[in-house]
Amino acid sequence: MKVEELDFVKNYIRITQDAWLKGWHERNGGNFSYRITDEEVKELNGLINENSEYTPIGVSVPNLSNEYFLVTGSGKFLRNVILDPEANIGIAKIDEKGENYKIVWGLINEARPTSEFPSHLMSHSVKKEVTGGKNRVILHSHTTNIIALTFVLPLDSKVFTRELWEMATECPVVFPSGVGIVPWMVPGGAAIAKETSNLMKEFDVVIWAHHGTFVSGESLDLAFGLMDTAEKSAEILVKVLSMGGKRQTITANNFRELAKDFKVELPEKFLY
Ligand code: 2HA
Ligand code: ZN
Repeated sequence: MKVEELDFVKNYIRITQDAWLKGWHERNGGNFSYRITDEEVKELNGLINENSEYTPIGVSVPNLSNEYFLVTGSGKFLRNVILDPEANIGIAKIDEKGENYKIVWGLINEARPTSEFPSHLMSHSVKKEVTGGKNRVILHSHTTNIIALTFVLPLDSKVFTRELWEMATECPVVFPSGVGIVPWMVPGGAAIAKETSNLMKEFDVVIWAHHGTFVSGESLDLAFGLMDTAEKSAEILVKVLSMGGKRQTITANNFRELAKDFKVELPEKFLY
């Protein structure tokens, strides 16, 4: 058995390929991470090398100590993951303190985890805490239509949430807590990681203005589905705006009726 043949790795590769085919991952754009379950870590027994050196993460995530993550490589093209997994993705283990990581599989030839590893790990840390360990996935994609909207709509969570909800009836059911917005920031460091993870306390979708989208989910399928749903909604909005704007829409009261029937809680702050 090879690591590439384990179900969770095959699933990660499939999702990566699907995201590439969506057009969200030009060149080395975007990066994914998956917090491996204890059962899956057992399957890695004998297939990984624990003797590598630790490297500082750059942020502190104590509640992720000793966890294993499957993660995209820095500078790696998501398009190439399916062609050569060992060169383009890897498994990183976090140390006792939650301050360093080491590569135990993949990312061969001195490759490193994504430059957004601090944002991924701080978001994982928050999500592990607020979901009682349920959420295991963080995806970052360069979602074309969401990015386009960040040049046109006010960079305000209330506006983005409401506009995206209105573009497809299922949206408020798929992301009932809404979407958070990070204003333009330099990517790749601790500052944007902190800002993103703060918003992850409330939201499963966090938009980086003029850059892309971060989502969190319980599984790779659910996180991918969330990215796809939000981005499709943004695509509809771009089309609607291009046709001169809305002539009719779903109203605040329509959303309240939907919430009742679908048993979701929609915060009133979005139903202005
Ligand atoms: O991996 O997407 O945000 C390249 C990026 C940085
Ligand atoms: Zn990016």
